[in-house]
This record gives sequence, C-alpha cells and structure tokens, in this order.
Amino acid sequence: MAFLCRSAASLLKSSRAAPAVVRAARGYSAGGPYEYILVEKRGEKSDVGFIQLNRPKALNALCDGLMRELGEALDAFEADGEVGAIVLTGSEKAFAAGADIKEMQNRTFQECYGGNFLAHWNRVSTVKKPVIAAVNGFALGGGCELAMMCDIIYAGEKAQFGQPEILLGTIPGAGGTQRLTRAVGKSLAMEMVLTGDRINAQNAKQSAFELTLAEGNRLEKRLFHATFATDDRKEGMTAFVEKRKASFQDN
Ligand code: CO8
Repeated sequence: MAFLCRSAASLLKSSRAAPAVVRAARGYSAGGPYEYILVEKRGEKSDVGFIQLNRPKALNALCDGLMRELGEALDAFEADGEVGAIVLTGSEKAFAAGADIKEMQNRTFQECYGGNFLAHWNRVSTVKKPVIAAVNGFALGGGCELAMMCDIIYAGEKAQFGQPEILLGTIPGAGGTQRLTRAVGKSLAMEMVLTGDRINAQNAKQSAFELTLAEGNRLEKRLFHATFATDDRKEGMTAFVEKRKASFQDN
C-alpha cells in the first residue's frame, strides 16, 4: 500500500464526461442491487470497476450490510475478465468514518470472539486485481484500515486519516496497528493510535515507507475482540451514541 497525495478528483470524475460509459454502467449489476454502495464500470473500455460507499447520513460508517455488499461487488469485479483495476471511494466529506459504532455498541466479548467478528471484512486485501482507494474527508478507524487494505491510496486535500478507537475504549481491529506502522512508521503510528489524532494527506505522504508485513494482524484482531470484555469499551461507544464525553473507569 502506498500513499499518494494528489487530487482524487481524476479518479472520481463524474460519468457525465463519458456518456457511452454511463450506458455501459447502467446495464451492469456487479451482483447488485445494493443498499449501501454504488457500483459501475467506468473508463473508455469499461475496464475500471468503480465502487462508491453510499451511507451519507452515517458518513459511510461500515455496517455489516455495507461490508457484505462490498465483498459481493469485489467478487463480481474479480470474476469479470473485462475489469483490470478497481477504484474504491466515498464522498467529499467521508471516505468512511469507521466501523458502525451503533452496531457494535451492545456486542459482548463472547459474540465477538465466538462469532469471529470482522473475519470477512478484509476482502479488499485479498483481491488479486489492483485496488485503488480514492480518499477525501474522514478515513477514520475501520475507514482508515479499509483504505490501507487497498494497493494504492490517492488522497485528496480534505482527506483526514486517523485511528480514533482509543477514544471509544477499544483498539483498531482490521490492521490499523499493523498496516499503519508500515505506512507511516512506528513513531507516528503509535502517536495516532495512542492519541486518536488525525493526519492529513500531506503528513501521510511525508511519513510513508514500507516494512515487511508480519503476523500481527491476527493478534490485533484478538486484542480488538478482548476490548469488548471491558466496561470502558461499552462506555466509549455508548457515550458516542448518546453524544456525550466518555467517562472511562479503567476497567
Ligand atoms: N458509526 C456510526 N455512526 C457514525 C459513525 C460511526 N463510526 N461516525 C459518524 N456517525 C454518524 C453520527 O452518529 C451521526 O449520525 P446522527 O446524525 O444520526 O447522530 C452522523 O454520522 C454524522 O456524524 P456527526 O454528527 O458526528 O458529524 P461531525 O461532522 O460532527 O463529526 C466525525 C464527524 C468526526 C467523523 C464524528 O462523526 C466521529 O468522531 N465519528 C466516529 C469516528 C470513529 O470513532 N471511528 C472509529 C470507529 S471504531 C472502528 O472503526 C473499529 C474498527 C474495527 C475494524 C473495521 C474493519 C473495517
């Protein structure tokens, strides 16, 4: 994965620029119909699979239904011989503001661990075709992790990357502690994960470098599940939903 700080606009060009492609796109289902994403094929040869996260009221929060649909669309593009690369994007305001906190709020440790919560959420990282994230606005928590699962990130001027899980009493659960370290270096990654502070596209590009990927993702997932055994994780998510400051008790 590499951060490229340049306008995501070229990847987000509206289909108005290519009416012929629009016609091709309208006839394309890619496994749809979908509730949470928009899917079409773009490009002069209809060889770009285009997926736009589309939950504007929730800032594209990654609910289970959205992630299931995303997996289906990726499967369809992977199987489509015409498609050479895939672009994944959100809106001007949000690529994705994280996993859906309202969906996670009342989950228990037993449900997370026993049900292997999030096990299917890494489909993007297993797609064989190149996947490009076109990011603007918030790419937070699972949204940042989703972008980092892609092969290349094109970040717009309004892009903000962050792992704010600590403010909810939990930790990143889909590669944040592992891929972020490799993307921006250990020091900045530690700072982001321990403070919840965000960085913009320019900071991300300046800090970018690659290390070898290790086994850490599995360990991270288990530790993420373990935060669901704490009262503070419940309090952090409940406080967000109730629009108040969290009162953590260190247990
Ligand atoms: N989940 C659910 N709903 C959300 C989320 C979210 N992550 N983010 C925003 N929303 C909702 C808000 O609740 C609000 O809905 P409503 O109007 O019904 O109250 C709506 O989106 C708009 O949000 P705000 O009013 O808060 O908009 P602001 O512009 O004031 O603030 C922020 C935007 C800063 C992005 C703010 O919404 C925020 O802090 N959101 C939470 C960010 C966050 O903590 N993300 C991490 C979530 S935990 C996580 O991602 C764990 C990852 C696990 C692995 C995932 C694998 C892919």
